[in-house]
Amino acid sequence: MKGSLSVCAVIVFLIMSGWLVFCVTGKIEKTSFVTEVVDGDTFHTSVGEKVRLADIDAPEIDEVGYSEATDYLASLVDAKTVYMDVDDKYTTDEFGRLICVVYLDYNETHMLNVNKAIVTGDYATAKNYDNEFNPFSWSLFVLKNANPTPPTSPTPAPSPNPSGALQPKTAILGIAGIVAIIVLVLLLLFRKKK
Ligand SMILES: [Ca+2]
Ligand SMILES: [Ca+2]
Repeated sequence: MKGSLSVCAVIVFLIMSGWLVFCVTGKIEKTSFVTEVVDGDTFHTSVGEKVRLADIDAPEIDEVGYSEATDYLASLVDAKTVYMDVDDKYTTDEFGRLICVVYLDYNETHMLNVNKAIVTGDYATAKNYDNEFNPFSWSLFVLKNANPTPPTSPTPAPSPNPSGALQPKTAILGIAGIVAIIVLVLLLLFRKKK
């Protein structure tokens, strides 16, 4: 029985590890509609939020490149729905702006990391400020979920080898339910053997 309990403990540990990985990939915490782009790293949403793109620094109004950066961010997100990963560490900055990595729906399988796009386009520089994010680990495109179904019609290939995965929280809850059922069944089986 002791051996069975050890096996059970190992199984529970492995399942919980998997659960933690799924938690990490559940990045989207907020969905908003962009109403005004302020500059290359800041915008406002329809519900009055001020959003500051995390870990990037775009030119201020009196600096070279301000208009270009502002126009580029506007071309990406203005009057569009955006999906945001809010900083788990501080949530907002000293001006009350939400610190976020912002994603756009790109195609059936991928989302575009807007923060990374601004840096890749050379409209802002990446700066690793104190928050949950690391701009040097970002990829331009991320999977919408870990196991996307292949598109039936040709869609633009976003990048040769996109890394990172976004997992909707509903899927995570579903997985948690399955995990709970498996653990329960295992416990019942071991108890019957005893
Ligand atoms: Ca977050
Ligand atoms: Ca950071």
